[in-house]
Amino acid sequence: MVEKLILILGDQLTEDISSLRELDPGKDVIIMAEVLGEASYVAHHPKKIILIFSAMRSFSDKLRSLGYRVEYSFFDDPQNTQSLSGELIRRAEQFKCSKITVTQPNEWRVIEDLSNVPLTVELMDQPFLFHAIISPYLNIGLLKPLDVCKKAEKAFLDGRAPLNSVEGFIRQIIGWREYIRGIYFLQGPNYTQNNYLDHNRPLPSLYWGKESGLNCLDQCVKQTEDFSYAHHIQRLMVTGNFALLTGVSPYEIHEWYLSVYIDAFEWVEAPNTIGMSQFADGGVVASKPYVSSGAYINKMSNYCKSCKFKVAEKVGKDACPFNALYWHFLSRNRAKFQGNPRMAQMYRTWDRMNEDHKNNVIKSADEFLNGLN
Ligand code: DLZ
Repeated sequence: MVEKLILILGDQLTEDISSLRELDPGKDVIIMAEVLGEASYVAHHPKKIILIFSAMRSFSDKLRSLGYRVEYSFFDDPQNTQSLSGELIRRAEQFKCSKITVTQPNEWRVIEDLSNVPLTVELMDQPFLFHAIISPYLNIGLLKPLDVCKKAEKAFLDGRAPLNSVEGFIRQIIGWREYIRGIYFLQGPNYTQNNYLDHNRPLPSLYWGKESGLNCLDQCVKQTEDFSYAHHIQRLMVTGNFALLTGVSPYEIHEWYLSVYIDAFEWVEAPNTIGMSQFADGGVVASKPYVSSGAYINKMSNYCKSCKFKVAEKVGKDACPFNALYWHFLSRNRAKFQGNPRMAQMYRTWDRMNEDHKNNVIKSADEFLNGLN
């Protein structure tokens, strides 16, 4: 007789997850499932799927070695129903057991799916301190945030890492990451629909690899395609900045980030994209839009040196498009931002430019935008 089924999801691969605390090895069965539904709700990068499936398989082996009974649905099993709810129902029938325990999923979509299953699904608490940005391993549960913070602290105490690095690292994990996680659950399932700036441009094809001629964008996209990874500046100041300046639909750029990055799970990706990067939530996450001209990209990278566009030029065909786009963005959104004290300096700079130059800037940006899609 099986008493209950314990579902472990692909981003819950931690032995001290709350659902396992309730487990009775003699009576309960752990279920895990590789399903098309989860592998295809966005076009995940293949590396992300490989990471999750191989980590799930290793974790199931580990649980078995600890003496637990695990029923694992492989992706190519003909009996696999290819959805989490389908697998719950199938396993419930197989074991004649309608009691399911699962630690609350990290995504509204999955929470909703599971609560619609005609079984008794109990959702247990999530851990208090959640995963961090720095690694996909943290985001699927293979590393624990408190452990890595303690290791970093120890490295400082042993004299192996400087205080400023360790402080930044720990703040990233227990500060920013927890804040982002709180935003996701506080804002609710419709957060990704926000569009404060009314941006509706379809995602330009350069995001899927069509060459744009802008060296920073082309290199960031190529690296993303090759490795499913990009660092903070590449995500925020190159691809995110460009989407915001050119008025790309926040939902479309959100789906892109969610699919291409190996560490992207909606709880962490959506507040970073919709809020931090695209200001689509109107300032819930960020206090000002994260926009910059070419100068900042030049300061933070070496992309501009070998770009065919000239970062020092402001207008015209050879000028770095980020320059005119930056002022175009500020000018077209003036009503929404001019009262923001963090933006006042920018508007004063714009207002001091002579009319001819301003007209040329807007014309340059308009020409670029018209040729974009
Ligand atoms: C992202 C992902 C993928 C690609 N595949 C699976 C899967 O086959 N089985 C599974 O249990 N979870 C998978 N995940 C993670 C889920 O989509 C989802 O992000 C989390 O379960 C939400 O907490």
